[in-house]
Amino acid sequence: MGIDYSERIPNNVDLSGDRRLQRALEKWQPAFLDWWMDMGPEGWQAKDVYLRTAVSVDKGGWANFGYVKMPEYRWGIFLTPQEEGRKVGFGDHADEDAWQTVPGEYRNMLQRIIVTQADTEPASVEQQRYLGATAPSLYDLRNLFQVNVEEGRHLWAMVYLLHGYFGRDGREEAEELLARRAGDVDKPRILDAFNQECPDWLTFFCFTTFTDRDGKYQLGALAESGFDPLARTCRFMLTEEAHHLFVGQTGVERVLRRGVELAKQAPDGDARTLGGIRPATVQKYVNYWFSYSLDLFGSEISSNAADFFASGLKGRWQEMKRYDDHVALEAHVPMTVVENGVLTQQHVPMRNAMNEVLRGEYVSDCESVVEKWNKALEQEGSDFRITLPSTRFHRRQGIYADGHFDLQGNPISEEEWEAKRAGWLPSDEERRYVASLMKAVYEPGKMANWIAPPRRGIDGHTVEFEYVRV
Ligand code: BYC
Ligand code: FE
Ligand code: FE
Repeated sequence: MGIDYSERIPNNVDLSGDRRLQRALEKWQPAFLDWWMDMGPEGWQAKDVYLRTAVSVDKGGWANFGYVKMPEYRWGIFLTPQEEGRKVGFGDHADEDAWQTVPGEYRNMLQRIIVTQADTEPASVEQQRYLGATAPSLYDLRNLFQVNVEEGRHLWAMVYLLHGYFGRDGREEAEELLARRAGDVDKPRILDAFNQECPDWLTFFCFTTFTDRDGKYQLGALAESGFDPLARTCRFMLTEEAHHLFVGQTGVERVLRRGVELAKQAPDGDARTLGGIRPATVQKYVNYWFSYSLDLFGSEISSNAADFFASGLKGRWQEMKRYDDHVALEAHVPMTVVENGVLTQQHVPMRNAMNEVLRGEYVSDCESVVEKWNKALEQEGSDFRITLPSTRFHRRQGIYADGHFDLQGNPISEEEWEAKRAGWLPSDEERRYVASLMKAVYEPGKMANWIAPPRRGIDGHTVEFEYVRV
């Protein structure tokens, strides 16, 4: 499938064959660029950045590297190739032909799912827009911008669906996506995690580890969708997501390694004495972003989720590969619920437990990341180990949101919560300390003192490569 680069919007969806859609998108593009200039990476729009651009969906072909000024990035629309004879895989329509147009009865539901997914993409760019001023290295600066432009492309991917399949409603929603703002009191982004601040690089690395990882699982569930254009769009988005997760995981690991190294050199054995970050501080940031990201899966028991599954719009993680029963009307999921402040076991019908099932997959994946961090701590000779808090800890959404729980998930009183929270979540003092370390290092190959260098560079280049021309 060739892409016509003479077109303004690179794509493999035969845009030029659909004048109406092309015009809608070409009208939205200047609005997107205005938004990007206003809300995208502050202070870096005129610089050359060594970025990867998708130019096709074939293996290898989608990763083209070169210097680009971000506003000139070719945000394109790419779907993985259509599978001949694809069927709806699950729910009440299992084995019917997959939908190539929007099924009328599910129009609202489908639009809501797409808008919610879409909203997170520009939100994350807004949250990260000031980080360029404090990058620990040019390597990290470039990775930040790579993540940013790709989240921009993910927005394009969703706006293509809204414009292409939802008529005037879709066009209005596409405009709204550029009007809401992360953290704005009057017009906030839809999901809570995307209204939180991302003021420092430790936060950025935790965000890309935990919040982008929600993206992996939500996109995975939508990649199973019976609405074929959504499935194909999400499959391609997933290929880009891997790099975002890499940036997060290796970023936190480098902070941990350097923290241990500095603690060993410090006369009092404290990383902070020599300007490092204590692993115990990293743990608190992990607690914060893990719990906020758990909220992104919605309530443990959800009739919305049951409807999404029943309608064939949103499946489970690797629905076709990993499950046999795609109707899911018989099975139940054991769940710990809170009744009058006491934890009890309940068996929830599978369809109503879909959010929790997806969250379970996510948690196991997070556990394997933590294992890698702990291996790094062990290699550095530290006894410290990172752990994930209970999924009940610090929740704002779902069945645990009303109570208070300790790190192990035991119910505690509000007084106890208030007394202990500074030991579990980053305190103001710790946030100020981390912020005080955030001083930009823009010399090729040099690293800020609080972070270890990466093992290798990007696209076969050395760590010393000039990833951004300052
Ligand atoms: N914050 O039954 P419930 C990514 C609302 S990340 C605020 O619990 P449901 C990325 C919910 O909307 C992936 N509100 O939930 C990462 C509902 O509202 P209404 C994003 C929340 O509907 C990094 C009410 O509570 N993709 O791509 O089953 C960088 C009760 O609903 C929250 C998606 O989210 C929250 N956390 O599931 C860049 C996929 N949670 O209807 C990008 C699409 C719930 O009562 N979204 N609510 O007004 C969905 O599939 C579902 O909407 C959710 C929620 C899984 C989010
Ligand atoms: Fe994304
Ligand atoms: Fe991402």
